[in-house]
This record gives sequence, C-alpha cells and structure tokens, in this order.
Amino acid sequence: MSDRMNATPNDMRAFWMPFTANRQFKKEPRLFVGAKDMYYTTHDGRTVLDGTAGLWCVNAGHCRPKITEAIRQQAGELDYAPAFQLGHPKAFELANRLIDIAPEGMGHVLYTNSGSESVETALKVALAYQRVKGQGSRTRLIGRERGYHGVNFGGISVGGIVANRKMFGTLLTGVDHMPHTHNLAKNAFTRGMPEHGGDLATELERIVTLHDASTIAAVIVEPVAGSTGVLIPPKGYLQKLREICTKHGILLIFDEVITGFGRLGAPFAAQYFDVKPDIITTAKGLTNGVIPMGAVFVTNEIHDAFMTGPEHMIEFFHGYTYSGNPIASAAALGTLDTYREEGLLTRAAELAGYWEDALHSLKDCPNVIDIRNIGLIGAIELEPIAGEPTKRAFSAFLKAYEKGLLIRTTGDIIALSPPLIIEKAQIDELFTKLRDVLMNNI
Ligand code: PXG
Ligand code: PLP
Repeated sequence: MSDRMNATPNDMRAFWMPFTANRQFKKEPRLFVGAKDMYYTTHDGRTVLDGTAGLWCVNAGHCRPKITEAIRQQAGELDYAPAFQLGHPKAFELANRLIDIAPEGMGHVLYTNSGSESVETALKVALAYQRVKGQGSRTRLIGRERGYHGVNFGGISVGGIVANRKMFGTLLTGVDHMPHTHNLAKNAFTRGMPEHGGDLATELERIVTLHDASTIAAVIVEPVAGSTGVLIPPKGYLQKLREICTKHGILLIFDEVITGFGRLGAPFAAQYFDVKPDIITTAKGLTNGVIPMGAVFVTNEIHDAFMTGPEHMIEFFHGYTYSGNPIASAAALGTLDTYREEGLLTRAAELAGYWEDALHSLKDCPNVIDIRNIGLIGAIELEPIAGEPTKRAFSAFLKAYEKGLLIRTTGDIIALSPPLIIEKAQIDELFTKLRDVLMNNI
C-alpha cells in the first residue's frame, strides 16, 4: 500500500521537513498556530517567547499590521508581473529605499527569493565582473571554515560546515577556505569582539601566494558567522581582509543574510564594523521573514562595468521567475516602513549593553564553557556530553520549548537572536527561563 493510501488529513509523513530529525519530530510534533509581536502560540495552546526571531528573520516581531496590510492590498491589486523584460513600480521603489540604507556607493540591487539564492547570485556576479573587466582568469572563490552560505551548490562549496557538504560529491571546483576564527582557549567569555585572532586574516595572503591573485575572483565571509554557532570577528580581522582583497584585486562579499537589517544595531554589519565590501547578500529581515525574498547589493563600479555593449542586449544572464515579485516587494516596503517608524535598524545598539549583561549572567550555570555576544545576538556554548555531541543543547532546546521559550541550537551551542522590538522585561523573561533550563539540564 502506498503512503498516500494511508494518509489522513493531519498525517505528517508526506512533508519531508528541512534540517529536521523527521522521525523524532513526527512522533512528538511541535507546531505553531499563531504569533503576535514577541510570542508564538503552540498547537496545544501555550505561549512561547520568540528568542530567535523565527530563524533570525522576524526582526520587527510577528504579524505586524503594516506588513500584513501591504501584502493584503498588493495581492488584490497586482498579484504577479513577469520579471524579465517587464516590471512593476514597487520593485523599483523598493530598490531605491534599499540603497538609501546601504553603505555609500552600493547603488544597485538584484532580487532573489532566499539567502541561498542571494549567495549564488553574488558568486555569479563576482565571476562575471572579473570577466567583463578582462580578468577572466580570476575564477577561484575563497570561503572560510565553518561558514554558512545556504544550501545550494555554490553556497555549500564556499561554505565550511562539514555535514552540509560531505554527502554531495565534488561541489564547485577551484574553491579554497580560510581558517575559522573560533578560539575558546584564548577568547572564552569575551564580551563583544574577541582580542585574539585578528591576524588570522593574513591566512588569506597565504592562499593568494599559493594560487596567485590572478586566479582569485572573490572572498566570501559572514561578518558574524551565525549558523555555525555565532563566531564573532576578532578585532581588526575584517579590516585586514578588506586590505588584502583590495591589494590583490579580489572582490569581498559580505554574506549579511543574518546580520542585515539591524541585527547588530546598524542597518548592515558593513556599517557597524566600518568595513566596505563590494557585494552584500541579504534575505530574511528584508521582508521580516514573512514572504520569501532576498536582495544582493553591489557597488556602482560593479554594476557599471556590465553596462556596456549594445543597449538592446541583456547585460547579465541571470534572474528568477520571482525576482522582485510584487507581493514580496510590497511586504518589503511594509517592513522598511515598520523599521523606520520604530527605529528598529538601530535599536539593537541601545539594547546591546543590557542584553550583554543579562546573557553573561548565565556564566555560573553548569556546563557553560563560553558565552559570546554582539548587537542583539548571543551564544552559549555547552560542554558536549561525552560521546553524544549535540544532545545536551538539543535537550535544552526541548526543555526551553516546554517552559515557553524558543531558542536555537547548533551542535552544543545555543544561539539567541530575538526580534529587535524586544523590551527589557522580555530580555529578563528570556534569561530567567533559560537559567531555569540550564540549571536543570542534563
Ligand atoms: N547565508 C547566511 C549567512 C545564512 O545565515 C543563508 C545564507 C541561506 O539563507 P536561506 O534563506 O536560503 O535559508 C543563511 C541562512 C540557524 C539558521 O538557525 C540559519 C540560517 C537558516 C536557517 C537556520 O542558524 N541561515
Ligand atoms: N525549472 C524549470 C523547468 C523552469 O522552467 C524554471 C523557470 O522557468 C526553473 C526551473 C527556474 O525556476 P525559478 O525561476 O523559479 O528559479
């Protein structure tokens, strides 16, 4: 008998869930059925404080009226417009609004539908740019160990998370990786940016020496590595990467899918760290996570390099059916309005000190081997149970969920990234609940 014949309306087998222990989940499901501002409602009627902004994306909190209304209106007015050789006004309006908050000189935007697609788009722009500049031998892409750049082939090739790579063959050729910067022995319990490890950027010089600059198109890094468990750049590290890239004619791509749209207290990490990349990838917070959409920002110099040749010719052979989709564009405009009206793109800077103190107050909890923070991001690294990595953190996740708190875990690291609307009283609620979990964790 096929699975289909066994199916009942609430049968869970057909949906093969992403990055999930499917069999375990389906035995004991956790479903959200509603959300408002800082809280989710579960299928069994409980309230759960959102300590992770969904998956790092609901920066303005849940079910915000401006965004809901923008989507509702757009769906009834213009549902879809072809994206190639045609357009609609909101996609242009949105691009203008986006470059207003972007680092100076990043005056052009390509649309995608996710962070993974933003990464593929950025890598392709970088390769094509080198070629149109007469530097066609620059085909190598450099990523970093423990980097996360989504799940498509380019992204897992430059990414450095072993489990996301090892099953999928030879990936892209011509990719190399810099070492990651995580150093518990030297930097554990640092508040903000670590002192040690800035010189690891010079590993890029070693890679350039090995391959020769004339073969390297671009370097891609997350300014703050999120998915791997929150690795904060050591002091001076990003500046040094920028210097080396500039010196060798290599493009620097910041993957800001997590850090974009206010997570650190500035619109983008590029502004927070005062380091200017050539390309920025975004998604998530662009639409408050509500409708899938991403955007890739490029410098005027990159854009202009393509605007040559006959005007009737397509300048860049790339794009998606849903690039700049009307409903997604409307959702993004509603999101930017909400961010602006409530000052959310800089609010993390005001809360960062309070957040840091509250987070580091967990230092005395059992099995905590590191706590780190930047902006409205926090991470607590736990001592793995011998022979059973990831189990301690995952059991903390389950206990927190029972106690009405949503946290995110990766390996034995707990990551926290609440909506930027969080109030101090809710920061207190979050850490009171988390202390309770950690005190009684296995
Ligand atoms: N780049 C970066 C830096 C990301 O963090 C992506 C690309 C891919 O985005 P999409 O939209 O294709 O998922 C991401 C996504 C987690 C977690 O809990 C992180 C992400 C996604 C889901 C969970 O750490 N990052
Ligand atoms: N596969 C097929 C058969 C298609 O026709 C298309 C788009 O027309 C795609 C994939 C790409 O889809 P999208 O543009 O939504 O990424």
